[in-house]
Amino acid sequence: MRYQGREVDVEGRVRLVMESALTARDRVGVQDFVLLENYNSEATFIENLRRRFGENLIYTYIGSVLVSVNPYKELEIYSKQQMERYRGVSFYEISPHIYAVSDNTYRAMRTERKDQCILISGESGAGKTETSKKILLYYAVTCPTNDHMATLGDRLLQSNPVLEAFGNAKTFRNDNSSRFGKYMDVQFDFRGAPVGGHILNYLLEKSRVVHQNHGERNFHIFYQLLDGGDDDLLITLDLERNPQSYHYLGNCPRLSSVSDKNNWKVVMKALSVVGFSEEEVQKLLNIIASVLHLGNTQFGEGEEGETYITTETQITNLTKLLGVDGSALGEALTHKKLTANGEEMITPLNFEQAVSARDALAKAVYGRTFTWLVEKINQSLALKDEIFHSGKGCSVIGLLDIYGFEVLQHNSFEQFCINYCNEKLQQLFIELTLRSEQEEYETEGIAWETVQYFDNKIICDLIEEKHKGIISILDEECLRPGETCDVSFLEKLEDTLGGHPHFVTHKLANGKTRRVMGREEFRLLHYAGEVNYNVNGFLDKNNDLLNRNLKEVMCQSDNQILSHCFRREEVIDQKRPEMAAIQFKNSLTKLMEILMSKEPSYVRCIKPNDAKQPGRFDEVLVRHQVKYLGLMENLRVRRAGFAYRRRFEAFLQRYKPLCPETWPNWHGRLSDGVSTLVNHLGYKAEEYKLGR
Ligand code: AD9
Ligand code: MG
Repeated sequence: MRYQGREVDVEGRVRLVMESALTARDRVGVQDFVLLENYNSEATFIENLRRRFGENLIYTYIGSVLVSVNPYKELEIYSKQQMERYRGVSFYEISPHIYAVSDNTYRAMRTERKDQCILISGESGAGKTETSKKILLYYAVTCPTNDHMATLGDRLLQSNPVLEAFGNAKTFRNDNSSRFGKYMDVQFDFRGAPVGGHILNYLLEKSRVVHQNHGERNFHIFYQLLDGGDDDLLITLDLERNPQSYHYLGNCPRLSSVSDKNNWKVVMKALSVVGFSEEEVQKLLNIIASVLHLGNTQFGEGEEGETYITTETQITNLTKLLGVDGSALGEALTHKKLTANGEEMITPLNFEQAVSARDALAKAVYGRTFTWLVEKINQSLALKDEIFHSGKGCSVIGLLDIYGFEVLQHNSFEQFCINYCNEKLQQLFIELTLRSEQEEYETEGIAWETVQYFDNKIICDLIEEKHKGIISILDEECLRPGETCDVSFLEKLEDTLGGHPHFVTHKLANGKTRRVMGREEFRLLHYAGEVNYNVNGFLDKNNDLLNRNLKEVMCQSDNQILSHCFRREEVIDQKRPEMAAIQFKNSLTKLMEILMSKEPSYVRCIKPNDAKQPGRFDEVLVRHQVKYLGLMENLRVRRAGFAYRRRFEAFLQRYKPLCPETWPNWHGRLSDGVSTLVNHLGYKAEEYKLGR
């Protein structure tokens, strides 16, 4: 055995890299960046990543942070035998792997009895969702099972295909892009068996239901149903097989990388494993089909400007599938009910208003059904009462898989929310790995060379600060009486934020115009790069309004899912619900609290090329990610620091048998005892420091 490092793991064992456990191939480059001799050089860092990637070694550590490069091909490193190799083994004894992180987190939870979380970050297509699935699989396969909940592992795993079918879609950046954020708690009993799960979902990109950018698709489930559903089913739902028959399905019906037909089978099976009854599945599919029929509902304009429905068959289909009153639905799609001075008035909608009322209904129906799905899954994963009340206590591992940072040709409200979410996550990373690490050295009075890093708090504040941040301004603009529009929102932003170092519009400080920017755009200089946002639609999307008479129709539906999603109280209650961005901000604040209360582990995912192809390592692209993910700073902090820390007392207790002077008991000052012990072991002065 040869030592490659002298780090010590969480349990205090010296981490050894055993020659026997590593093959020559495993040793391409260094498997922990901490071991790089020239650790200040970005070029060396990237070269190490590239060489390893070339050998299909996609994982590398920075201390305990796992860096993962998307291979864009199936690697034979996820088998059950591989899982066995990683069980109970220390980080450095074996090559880096997501299973090592999974296993270490699990053991830390068991031995330290502290809730854990694994935070997976990286831009769209970098491999976050795949990573989170591998972690879940590891737990489902390797953990002991609880007799009461033998099938829980299956249900945990099968919740993924269901949520992906309804919440993922092909985008420009990723053929299976998550269009919602997901935080999942896996609960373990005192023996370490998974006994429950709970999912929190964040802001689904509902606008995708009615519109997709060129070359993108709607949510997978629509195509799966059309391709995989059998003839009888399609007849019941009055659907045609060709996606191009449906306005909402855009212009990109097929994908070379996935089979909608096979996935349909997978999803149907998963629904049944998770515990959806046949009747519920039927109701769910009725809703999915009715969204397509809504999209095909067309309007005409009469001579007096009145709007009417030209596609009566769609209304007939909708009436049947949604279980609502057809004439009330037709009326609600073309008229609006207002209450003025206590009196109800019905006013006709013009053509554009009718189209947007229809789209708003489709988005509301789909969005609420998605929330219902998550609730249903949560019921199926819920901790059973007898375990909850057993008094033996449960520990939790949380997995965070959100939508990654995204820059598209056309960026709107959705990208704004997604990128804001990524800023928050980066902030948490800085908070927990960079800042707190440095602060600890200060409080302990240990000499330390400060590592400079970019703190993105300034961007988080720009977005979320009360009264002055973009979200507050958007909210005020939505609530302000009188004529407000997207452009007045932009003007307000300019007035309040002009001159902020991370905010740019076409207006220059000297009153001139910046030509390269559109007049309806603002640019944010995010930690991960610049993004231009077009303000068109910001107010509407933030308002997220659905006409009251449409809500009335929906809450009378005899489809139980819909009557659950559209409540009578909502129609009666005139109070304005919170707007989308504020809601999102509040849910992120809560999420940060949840994550801060747990012991975090990090996986930083990197996308090697934009072509989604195996074997291609685009250095410019990778360098950009290494930069904004702050990996060099992460490495410097790690190198400058000491990996293993213990209180004097705990350290003496653990190691006192190694030295005759401290064994069996040390009677002087604790710090003197520690000095005596480490001196006896022959550590050099620069290899350790004593804090306060
Ligand atoms: V987004 O922010 O949701 O748009 P993710 O989640 O980061 O994004 P995802 O996990 O969906 O990316 O990965 C994108 C694609 O890369 C997958 O569909 C796989 O085809 C491919 N991928 C990612 N990780 C692996 C892997 N470990 N092995 C093989 C992978 N293929
Ligand atoms: Mg994803």
